[in-house]
Parts: sequence; structure tokens; C-alpha cells
Amino acid sequence: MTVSVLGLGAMGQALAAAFVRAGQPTVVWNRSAGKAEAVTGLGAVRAASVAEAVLAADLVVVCVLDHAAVREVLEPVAAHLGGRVLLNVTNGTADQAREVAAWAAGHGVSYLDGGIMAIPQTIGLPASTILYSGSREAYDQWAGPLGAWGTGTFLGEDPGLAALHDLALLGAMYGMFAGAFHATAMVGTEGVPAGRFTTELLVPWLRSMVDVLPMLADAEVSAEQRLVERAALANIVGTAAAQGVPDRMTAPIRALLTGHDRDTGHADSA
Ligand code: FVH
Repeated sequence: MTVSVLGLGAMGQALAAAFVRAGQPTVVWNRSAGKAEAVTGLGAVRAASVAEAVLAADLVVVCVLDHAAVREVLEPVAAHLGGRVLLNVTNGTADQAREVAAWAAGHGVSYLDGGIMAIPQTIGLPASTILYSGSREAYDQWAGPLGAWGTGTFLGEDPGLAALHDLALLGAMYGMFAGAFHATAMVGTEGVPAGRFTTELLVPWLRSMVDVLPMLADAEVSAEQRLVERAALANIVGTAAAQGVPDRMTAPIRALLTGHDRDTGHADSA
């Protein structure tokens, strides 16, 4: 059973390399020259065209920049894809995944959508989670070889589910990043070095708070917790303003978590 990887950016190369290391016959293609060397050096075979890569494979993985690139790469080879499994791990929306799935179904292609919760450097580690949705049959057929990338989780036959979960999780991550940058900016107003603050206080604090999340997911505890947050959130907003840190983050978070109206200063009735 041969796999093809279309797109050899940082992530495509990591996926192809993991397949090769696991002993999977692997064919690779990239739009521009020069990105295949690292994986052909490991044992992957370079295809001269998308059609050649598709025709050589039982599983076709597409990992390119965005949805438009997916369409651009796949549409010319639609006739060759029939009877194969297409796995699209390109970041996109749930509706884009559903659109590609419908297009694939129209060409007799089994479709899986994937959300990679990892970075290229961690592909292959068990802690790397790859989310899948779409054809259950295709997932069951390929779950073994796909284990070369990390731990697979199948979310359901709606092809949009992997993208939905992927984007929800990324949103949580960016929220954490934004909070961390804001915290660093707050203590930075008093000359505290970002690196020391981050390693000594911020990271241990955030790690300990991760364990509280399952508790907050419970509706009743969440309501209680909000009572505690009200005072602290008002103080965060006030202190950020007093220290001259631009308030593009804490006021909206306060509004979101407490229902406090940032324009009127009153708690809203909800
Ligand atoms: N890198 C990461 O940490 C994240 C982790 C989570 C998943 N993402 C998504 O994976 C997709 C690919 O990401 P990438 O890191 O490989 O991205 P780049 O290194 O920028 O490579 C982009 C590749 O896409 C090819 N490409 C772009 N446009 C087209 C097109 N119109 N036709 C054909 N190929 C195209 C590009 O080719 P080239 O510029 O080398 O010719 C690269 O192979 C992405 O959705 C992430 O969000 C990665």
C-alpha cells in the first residue's frame, strides 16, 4: 500500500518523513522544486507531477497552504483520484472540508479530513494528536499507517468535525498566547524581563490552571467561579490601564466572562 504526500512545506515534509521512517512506501510531490530532497534522502520517491503521485498511491495526503491551494492541486487530477482515499490535512474551515468531501464523493473518492494538533518537529510523537472525520471505513483502513504521525482520534462521519475541533482548539491556544503576551506586557511596565517572568511564574501558573479546566466545563461550578472572577477581572482591567498597557484584551474578556458591559460600565441583565 503506497501513500502519496502532495505539498512539501514544513508539515508535508514531516508527514512524509514519518511515513518513510515507519516503512511505508511513500511518493511525494511539491509545486516548486527543491523541497523533496530531505525526504527522498530518507527513501521517499519524488513524482514529477500531481497525476503521477496520485496514480502511484492508495492513500493521497494533501498538505498545502490553504483551501484554494487544495482545489488548485486536486481539481486537474479528479479523474485519477477515483477509488482512492483522499486525506486532506490542510488547515481549513468545517464548511471547506464538507465542500471537498462532496467534491470527492462526486468523483468516487473516499474522503477523510484531518486536523493536525502538532507542529512539524513533534510529528511522530505519541503526544501529537491528529483529528480525523469523514469516511469511517477509510479511517479504519488507514489508522495503522497513520499512527506513524501520532495518536489518531476519529470524531465522526461529518467531514467538517475535524476542522471544527481543530479551530476550536487553536482558538483556545491563541487565547492563551494573547493572555501570556498581555501578562508579560503588564509586568514589563516595571522592567520585569519577559523571559524570567515566563519561565519562573507564567508557565508554572498556566500549567496548574490547566487542571482546573475540566471543573470549569461543569455548568454549575462555572457559574460559581464567575463570582470569584468578577473582582479580579475588574482589577486586571484597572491595573492594565493604570500601567499604560493597551486594553485590547482584558476588557473584552471581562465582558465575556462576567457579562459586564464595557461601554456602560454596568453588568448586563443576562
Ligand atoms: N506548520 C505548522 O506548525 C502547522 C501545524 C498544524 C497544521 N498546519 C497546516 O498545515 C498546512 C501546511 O503547512 P506547512 O507548515 O507545511 O506550510 P508551508 O511550509 O508554508 O508550506 C506550504 C505548502 O503549500 C504549497 N502551496 C501553497 N500554495 C500552493 C498552490 N497554489 N498549489 C500547490 N501548492 C501550494 C507550498 O508549495 P511551494 O510554495 O513550496 O511550491 C508548500 O508546499 C497548512 O494548512 C497549515 O495551516 C501546519
